[in-house]
Amino acid sequence: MSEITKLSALEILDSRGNPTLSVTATLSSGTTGTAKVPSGASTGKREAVELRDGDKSRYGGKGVLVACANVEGEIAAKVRGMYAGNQRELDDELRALDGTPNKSRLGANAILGVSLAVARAGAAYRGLPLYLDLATEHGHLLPVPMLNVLNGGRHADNSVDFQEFMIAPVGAPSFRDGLRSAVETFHVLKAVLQNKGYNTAVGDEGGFAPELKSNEEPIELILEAILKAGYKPGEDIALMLDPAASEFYEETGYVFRKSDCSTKTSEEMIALWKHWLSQYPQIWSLEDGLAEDDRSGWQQLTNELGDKIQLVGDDNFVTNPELFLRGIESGIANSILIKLNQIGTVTETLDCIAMAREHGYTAVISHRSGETDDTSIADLAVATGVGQIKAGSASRGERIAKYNRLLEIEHELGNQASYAGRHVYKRWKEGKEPQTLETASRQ
Ligand code: 2PG
Ligand code: MG
Repeated sequence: MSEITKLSALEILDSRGNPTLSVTATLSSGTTGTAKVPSGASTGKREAVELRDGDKSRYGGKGVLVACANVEGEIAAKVRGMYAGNQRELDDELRALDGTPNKSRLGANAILGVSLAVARAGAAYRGLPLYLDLATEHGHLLPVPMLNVLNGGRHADNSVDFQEFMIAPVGAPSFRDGLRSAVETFHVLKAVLQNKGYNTAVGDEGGFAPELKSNEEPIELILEAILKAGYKPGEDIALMLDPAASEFYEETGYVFRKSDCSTKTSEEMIALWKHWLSQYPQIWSLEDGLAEDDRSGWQQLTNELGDKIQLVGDDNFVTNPELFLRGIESGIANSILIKLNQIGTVTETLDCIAMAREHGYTAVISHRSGETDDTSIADLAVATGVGQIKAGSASRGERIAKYNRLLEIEHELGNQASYAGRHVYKRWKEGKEPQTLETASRQ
C-alpha cells in the first residue's frame, strides 16, 4: 500500500463559471489522483456545507480559497502518511477532523475533493480503473442513462416550474445503443421545438429550455420526439421526472410561479401526479415529487404510488445514511438519488448505496447542475451496479464527459459488460424483483 505524501488544491471553475476545487493527492509511489468537486443549485437544506469564502470582492463571495487552504493545511497535515487503500479509515478521519455534523468547518467541498482524489490515486496505484477498484461484487453493469432533455425550475429562465424532464432508454440491448437512441431523440426534439417556433437554447444541464404554455407541454413534446425518432415511448424510451418540488414549496403550499401562478396543497400535488401517470404511463420515475419538508405528503405519495412507479428521494435524503434510514423507517420513497457532494465522502456515499440495496430501494447516481469534466460518477455507477445514472442532456461538455466515460467502460469490459435496461424497473413494470440486476440483465 502506498501512503499519502501530499495534497494540493486549486480553485477552478465549474460549468456555471462558479469557483470550485480541484484536489490532487500524491502518494509515496509518485502516483497521483485528481478530483474536481461539483456544485448544486436546487440544494436540499440538510446537505453537507459547501464552504465559500464570502469575500464579496472575489467571484461575488463564491471563492473557495479557504477550502483550498484547508486541504493543503489542516487536512494534509492530518492525513499525510495514511494509506490510500483504506477509504473508510481516511473518510472517518476527515469527518472527525472536521468535527461538525454537516462538514461546515472544513467544507464538504474540501473534504470530498480529498476523499475522491485519494480514491482515484489509490486506484491508479493498484493499476485499476476506478470502477473496478471501488467494485465489490459488482462492476460490470452499465447504468440506464437518464438524459435531462428539457430543463425548467431553477435550472432555466423559462415558464416551466418543474426542473427536469428526462428520457431513459430502458429497452435498449446495450448502453451504447441506449445512449444513441436517447441522443437521436434529443436531436429530433430540437427540430420539434423549432417547428413550433420555440427557442432551442439550453439550460444548465444541457436540455432545451423554451418558454412553454404549461408544465405538461414538455411531456407532449418529448413523446412526439421519441416517436419521430423511431422509438416507442414507454417501451424503448421511458420518461423520468424531477420536478424538484422543494424549490416551489412555500408556506401556502406548492406555488407554480413560473407558469400559471396557481397554488396546490400536498393532496392536490399527489392528485396531479396520479393524473399524469394515468395520462402518461410512459413516466416510470418521479424524483422529488413533493418537498423535503412535506413528510406526511411523502408518506401518502409512497402509499399511493410506491408500487406503481419509482419514487426517488433527493432533497429529503441528501445521500445521508442517517436521514435515509429515517426516511426508510417512515415509509418514504422507494429509491434514493446519490450525489457525492451532498454528503462529502466516498465512504458515506457507498454506505447509502449499500443501505438502499439492503432495504429494497433502487439508487440513481447523479451529477450536479454545476459540474466539471470529472467523470468519477460514471465509474461509481458501474462499480456499484445500481443500474441508473443521471448526468444531464446530450449537450454541454461536462455532461457528455460522463456519458463518454461510460462508453469507454463498456468498450473496455467487452463481453463482460451488461446493460441494466428495463430490469431495474421490473418490480413496477412486472411486479417482481430481479434476483440481482447483473444476473437479470444477462438473461
Ligand atoms: C437535482 C440536481 C441534479 P442540483 O435536483 O437532482 O440534476 O440538481 O444539482 O441543482 O441540485
Ligand atoms: Mg433532484
